[in-house]
Amino acid sequence: MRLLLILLLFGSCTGQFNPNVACGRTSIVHLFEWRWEDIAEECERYLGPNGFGGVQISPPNENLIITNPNRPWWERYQPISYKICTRSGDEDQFKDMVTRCNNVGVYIYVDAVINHMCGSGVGKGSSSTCGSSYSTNDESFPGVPYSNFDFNDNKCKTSSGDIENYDDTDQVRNCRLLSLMDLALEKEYVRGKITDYLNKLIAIGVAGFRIDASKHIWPRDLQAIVSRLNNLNTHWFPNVSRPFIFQEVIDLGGGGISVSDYFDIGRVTEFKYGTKLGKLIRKWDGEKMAYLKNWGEGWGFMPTDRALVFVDNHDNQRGHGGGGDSILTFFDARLYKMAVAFMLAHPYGFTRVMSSFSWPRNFVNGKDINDWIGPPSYNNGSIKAVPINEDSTCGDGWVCEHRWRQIKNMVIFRNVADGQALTNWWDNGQNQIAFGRGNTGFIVFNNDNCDMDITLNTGLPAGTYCDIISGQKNGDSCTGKQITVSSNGTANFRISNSDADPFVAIHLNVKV
Ligand code: QV4
Ligand code: CA
Repeated sequence: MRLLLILLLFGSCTGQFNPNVACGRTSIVHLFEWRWEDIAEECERYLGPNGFGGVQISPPNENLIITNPNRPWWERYQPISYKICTRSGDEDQFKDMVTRCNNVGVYIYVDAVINHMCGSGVGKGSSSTCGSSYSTNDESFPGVPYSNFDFNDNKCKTSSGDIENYDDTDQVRNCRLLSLMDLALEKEYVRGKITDYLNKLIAIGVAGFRIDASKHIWPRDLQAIVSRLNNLNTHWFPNVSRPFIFQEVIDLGGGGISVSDYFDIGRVTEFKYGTKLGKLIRKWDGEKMAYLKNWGEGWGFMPTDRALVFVDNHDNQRGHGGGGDSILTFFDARLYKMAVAFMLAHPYGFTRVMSSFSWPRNFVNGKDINDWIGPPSYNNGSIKAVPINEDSTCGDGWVCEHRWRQIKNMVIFRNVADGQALTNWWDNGQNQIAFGRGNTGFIVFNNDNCDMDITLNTGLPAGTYCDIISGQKNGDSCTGKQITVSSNGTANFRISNSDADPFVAIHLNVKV
């Protein structure tokens, strides 16, 4: 009985931190603005076979249609109702996606926008993705329904009604973020509408939620909502599995709100990760890769079992949200691949890979005036399908970083190394570093402006391995470099600073 109680307690407090990925899978990918049909295909043809654990999807609930500017990606962060009905697809398409992805062991994580509805200056109309009406004049959203009782106006003490000072916790949580209509999440009624929405998604079979703008939600309100969520659908998940919760809180140090305010509820986004890693790999501010030796908590990051980590996200890849100029993206492909490979090789945190659409950046006085541009789409506003080229890359403006050989192969590296400690660290005091993961994998970086020719202890069993960065294993041969590990575990690595990618990685599954 006592044991059962302990088990129950344990289960109830560890549940929402567990990403629920299928055994042997360790990363998710954000398929930003993809259509549900395309995600279903991608699960079956690519993500399942290549060991991806899941997909973070764009918000599936009805949103405001914005035409000035013309259909920006950020219209999806202005909810009108909780009907599953967006440019990505309708409810049937959503269900089909969840079923097909789950059936191949790739789970769906929903971006839940629950802090607010649309912008407060929008007015009255029904220009929304499912045609539901709204009026910000009398604060009414009949598609939910919400009325003027359900917003925070009375609690917010600023004269504009917007957040004016980020150091004032009350403002940050009670006032309007970016002027978006702020929901009163302490109200039973509002909590009920949100839990109904999330529980409906759980019944369909999703595995968890990204909680958008968590910093702007009182932790006790979020805790109340999370505790009312149902267990996951047992058609795909073990009995009493809790939905995975990861909360978007931008905490780069300083400010009144800390990521630790949210540790009891679920995991939290670690925004320091991408900012610092970008600086290191760009070698800004005198930073060097040798400093990565104590990466993780040693850098003042949150505990690894609370961290959701990423190199860039849909906001900071285009200058929104937090992170700053150091953030690496697909625009800096060579450095970006190093950053993502480092993240996937290193044991810290639960990893999310970004998969973007491209847009024509246009910096005017340091700001990209095209930061609003939405996904590849037709003149009528519908989002374009993601076409797959013969070489397995994507067309029509979809970048598909997750399909870049180096990134896809490192997702597999992480699966192979799962549970293994960081071992055999080596660095030259500058920007050449190497480390292993137990005796399962080894990675070497040369981010210095000179060539590297060195013999290192890899910890791997003797044999010939295919480098998964310059190529990969193809039957019994390698399409790129070969690395020979001798009987004492050492191997010679030659990496020129002019190599297409100045790093090498090998693991147990690419031995020939
Ligand atoms: C503008 C002015 C306001 C003015 C208002 C008048 O900026 O000062 O009062 O008009 O109506 C868009 C526009 C923004 C506009 C706002 C309201 O960019 O200019 O306000 O709409 O109409 C995304 C975009 C935002 C966008 C929002 C809603 O990034 O630009 O706002 O969607 O469409 C903080 C938070 C963090 C947040 C981050 C961006 O702590 O939580 O800012 N990140 C998440 C998401 C992000 C999303 C939101 C939160 C909001 O990752 O994508 O914002 O859901 O750091
Ligand atoms: Ca709020």
